[in-house]
Amino acid sequence: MGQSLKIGITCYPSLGGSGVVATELGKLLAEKGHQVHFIAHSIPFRLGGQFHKNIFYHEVEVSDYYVFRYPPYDLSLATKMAQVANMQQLDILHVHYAVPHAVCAFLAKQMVGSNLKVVTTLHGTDITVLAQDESLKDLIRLAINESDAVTAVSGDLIRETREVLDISRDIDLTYNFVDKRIYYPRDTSSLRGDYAEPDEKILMHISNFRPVKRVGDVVDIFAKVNERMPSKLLFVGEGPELPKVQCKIKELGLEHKVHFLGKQDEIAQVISLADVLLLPSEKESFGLVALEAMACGVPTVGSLAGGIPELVVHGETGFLSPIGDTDQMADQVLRLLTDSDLAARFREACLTRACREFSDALITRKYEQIYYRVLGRE
Ligand code: GMT
Repeated sequence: MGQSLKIGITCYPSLGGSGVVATELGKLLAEKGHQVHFIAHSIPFRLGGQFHKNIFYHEVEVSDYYVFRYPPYDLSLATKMAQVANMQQLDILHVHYAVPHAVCAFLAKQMVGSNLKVVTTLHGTDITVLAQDESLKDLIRLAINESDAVTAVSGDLIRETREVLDISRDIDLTYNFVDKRIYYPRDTSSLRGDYAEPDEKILMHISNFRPVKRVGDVVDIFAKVNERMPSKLLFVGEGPELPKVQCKIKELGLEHKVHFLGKQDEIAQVISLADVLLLPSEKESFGLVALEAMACGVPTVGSLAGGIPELVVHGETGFLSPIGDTDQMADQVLRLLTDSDLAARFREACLTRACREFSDALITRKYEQIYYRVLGRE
């Protein structure tokens, strides 16, 4: 063990937690001396346009040959994976998200040969949404069964994968992680006044505003809290439900109480402004944003969906309620906002838990162990 590897990583480079986790993992592996080759249609945004030793980027170019009504990105990706694997003598192809990445990796392996090992990481909607689609189910099952190792970001996602796809193969549990050099409580004293009055608390929601995030519940919780405690709501991110949310806020006459910050890069800085993070999702295989908040000392009040209870310990690092129970969630937020001893205890518990259970070092080591295992180099 300890030998440096050549690892290809494919992810969605521009959106979502899966791309963030894949890119941060790649950066950490490169720091540990592995050679990391990102294969994607654009540079993963978390690489931040900086030079990173041991990191290479291979762009997938899609053929626009005139007979194609739809340019076949999947085939171009599979071909690129095979080319990079051959040219760079990759040991591992680590793909994040089953569709199409695990399927493309399967094709690439057919071209390259069995020396190339494929590790697939499932992140959530690839199983909880796409694998429910009968037209995709068999394809996803094939890609998962043919991977040399499969990992999932929560125990709940492992259970659901087995159930939805009716498979029994081993799936490694590898929780998501945060880089402690980036995610720690930031000093927000000079910023806070831009968003809230001194007597106001700050509630925050960060997401891609898709229907599964139940952003309407965020507004309901905030409206109930704000009736009893002066507060502000900060929304970070953008997505399809945003216009509806804006209408709802207007209807409730809460415009002057809500700030929309749009997409933000410096999440640790932004999150540190919050007293509570709200995550009332319908589906959430892990909830990376709750971990980012935890590492910054901010507790989460959210739903009991998916993998959230594996991350947020109810009554210690946050509070969890049945999906849609906004009355209970509002009461829980108020408990935290009105009891400063409780808030301080939760903050400490958040920092300890993030560091102990979800550290970058721990999870990176886990992925390395999986790589060495599939290569037979344990
Ligand atoms: O939450 C999203 O809609 C984005 C999605 C993605 O593919 O990036 O997030 C999924 O993967 C994240 C990283 O593993 C998890 O933290 C999210 O919980 C998961 N989203 C869902 O399960 C809805």
